[in-house]
Amino acid sequence: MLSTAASDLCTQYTRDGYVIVRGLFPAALMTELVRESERLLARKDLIDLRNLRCRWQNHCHTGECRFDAFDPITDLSPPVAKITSDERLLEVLQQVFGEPACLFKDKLIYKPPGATGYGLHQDYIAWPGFPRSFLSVVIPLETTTQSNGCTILYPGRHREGCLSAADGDYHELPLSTVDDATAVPLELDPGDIALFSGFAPHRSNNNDSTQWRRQLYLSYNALSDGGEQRAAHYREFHTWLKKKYAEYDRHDTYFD
Ligand SMILES: O=C(O)CCC(=O)C(=O)O
Repeated sequence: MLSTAASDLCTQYTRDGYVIVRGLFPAALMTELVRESERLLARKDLIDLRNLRCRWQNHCHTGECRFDAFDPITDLSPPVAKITSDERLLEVLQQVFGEPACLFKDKLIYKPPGATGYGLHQDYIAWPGFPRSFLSVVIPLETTTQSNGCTILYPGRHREGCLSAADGDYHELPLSTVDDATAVPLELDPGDIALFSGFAPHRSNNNDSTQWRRQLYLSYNALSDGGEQRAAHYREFHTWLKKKYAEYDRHDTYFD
């Protein structure tokens, strides 16, 4: 059930670059996703520095490089694949886009205790054809707070488009780009979701708690903005990642 009127969702999203919808998913579904995240973490056959599916983040104090995320995730997990086309979620996306949504990218970030936060950035990457309608849906598997490293957004700044060089590379933005007094931490409970634009600058703190901070990040584009392009995106992403690894003399990467 949407607690915010549909037209308000679109207005808020257009104005602020994000919306929060509370209590969208029932507790039983969230419990199933937590169990699923634990099952996937036991897939030691997949968690490998050479596997392009895995993302890594250093421990904020020891510097140890640790597993952080699966990207993609839906091809490993029927329950996660199912939630990407959950009717309640598609309805929110329809209200925000004013048209149907297509899944573009899907990841599960574990953010274990001690994980370093993410620097300020935008998710939009200036690759030819990258959809400007790109948005991400955050689905927390536990309560997210500033102390466990929730995502932090800066409302309204998405309207300025790309805030870094539009050269197809990932760029961290200087913190001076944003006014921290305007920061909105996405403090969510399981069952809540937040959607934010690919142009919304965001960052997160270290996970200073003793618990995981697991979140699904499901990204979509509007149907009229390139249609279904998930498979093409991952082909392009893997080519780009392989090139990046090669710059660090890593030529043994694969995708599994
Ligand atoms: O999970 C986080 O702390 C932030 C992740 C993020 O910003 C991203 O994946 O783009």
